Amino acid sequence: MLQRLREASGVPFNTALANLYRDGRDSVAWHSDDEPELGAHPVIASLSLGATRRFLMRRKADHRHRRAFQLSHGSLLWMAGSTQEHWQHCLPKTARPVAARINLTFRAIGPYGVVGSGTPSSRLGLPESRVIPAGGPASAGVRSRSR
Ligand SMILES: O=C(O)CCC(=O)C(=O)O
Ligand SMILES: [Mn+2]
Repeated sequence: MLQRLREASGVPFNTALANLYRDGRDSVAWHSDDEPELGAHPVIASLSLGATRRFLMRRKADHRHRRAFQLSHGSLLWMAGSTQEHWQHCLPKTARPVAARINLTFRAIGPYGVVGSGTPSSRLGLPESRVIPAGGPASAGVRSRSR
């Protein structure tokens, strides 16, 4: 999986973090993936497995400015460029009965250049971030990135 992602994206992902959400009571609070070891413009590829959950993003400068995504089984959420600098994200609790969900976030830890700084445009209206459905990048119009 890591190897396929590296080849398809050109990003030298070298780490995967796993989260298990047992049901709707498990959640992740607002945060940015902006740890120093991820570098200035981290690229994060987040694979969802299992139950569909709602994923929210909000602008740091204006918390009313929000985006919501349904992360379904097999989808890949791509966050790059200045996403972590300007946005926070969370996975809220839900009262709906939901089955378990596993999330794997692939990250590139260490210096690897400016591969993350992409063109600030997206048909989702969220610069440099998008959800790639289980069908693959072709259906979402995602370009692979190169240095
Ligand atoms: O489960 C998710 O989709 C988000 C997880 C997340 O934000 C993280 O691990 O940093
Ligand atoms: Mn995160």
